[in-house]
Amino acid sequence: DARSALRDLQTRLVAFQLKYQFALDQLETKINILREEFEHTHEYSPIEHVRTRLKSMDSLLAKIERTNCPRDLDSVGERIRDIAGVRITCSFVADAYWIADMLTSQPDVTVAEVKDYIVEPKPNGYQSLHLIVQVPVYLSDRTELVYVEVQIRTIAMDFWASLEHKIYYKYEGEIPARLRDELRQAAIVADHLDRTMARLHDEVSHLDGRHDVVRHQRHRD
Ligand code: 0O2
Repeated sequence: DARSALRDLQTRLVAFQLKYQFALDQLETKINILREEFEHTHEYSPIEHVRTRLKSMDSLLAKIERTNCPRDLDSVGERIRDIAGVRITCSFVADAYWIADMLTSQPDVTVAEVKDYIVEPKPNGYQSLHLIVQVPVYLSDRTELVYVEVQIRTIAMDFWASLEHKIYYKYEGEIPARLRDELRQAAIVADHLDRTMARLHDEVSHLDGRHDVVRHQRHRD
């Protein structure tokens, strides 16, 4: 009857959301292991902060609508790939690529898409390295491959993106031209800061040598 059909739908929806939570838990553990290992062995970690989020039901429904996605869970799972999101912030631009390499070289992490807005920033100035990865979630009776969006960026890029995001929502996507220009300028300043910090860091690293050696070894592997 109608009530049991609704209960069945609710069970499927909760199971659907849960698998994204499991995928996030798994990636978060992977990232924390990298971070702790680095802190332990090198007294330094390229990973500054990690945040995870599940897309809210409201914004998932809005995206289904906006993208004209077929209304079944299989299509939603295949087409909407940012239901689970991880954001990693790091100090230096090189660290973003380094973290991406370390994560994606793990055998159970499959890369589905890469959008490099660091090499090619968005017209508004947005910079970030986006990966869509798939990780296996081991359930009681099956294994599911689940998409997770990983955003990796520097503290400066993150600072910019957080404010731009707030302004964007405040103006419901119609940011006045003057603010848009100032945001674009601020993105250039953030980029300049990233470059200066990297140069200073490289200069000083030569004095103690240690971090650089670790970094170059990883790149060669
Ligand atoms: P929220 O609230 O952070 O989840 P799609 O996600 O497929 O609709 P697209 O353009 O294919 O869109 O994906 P893309 O470019 O990889 O961007 C997805 C996410 O990146 C966004 O998610 C934002 O988190 C972030 N992002 C992309 N562009 C911008 C930008 O110009 N400014 C800021 N501040 N963030 C950006 P959501 O769902 O839009 O937002």
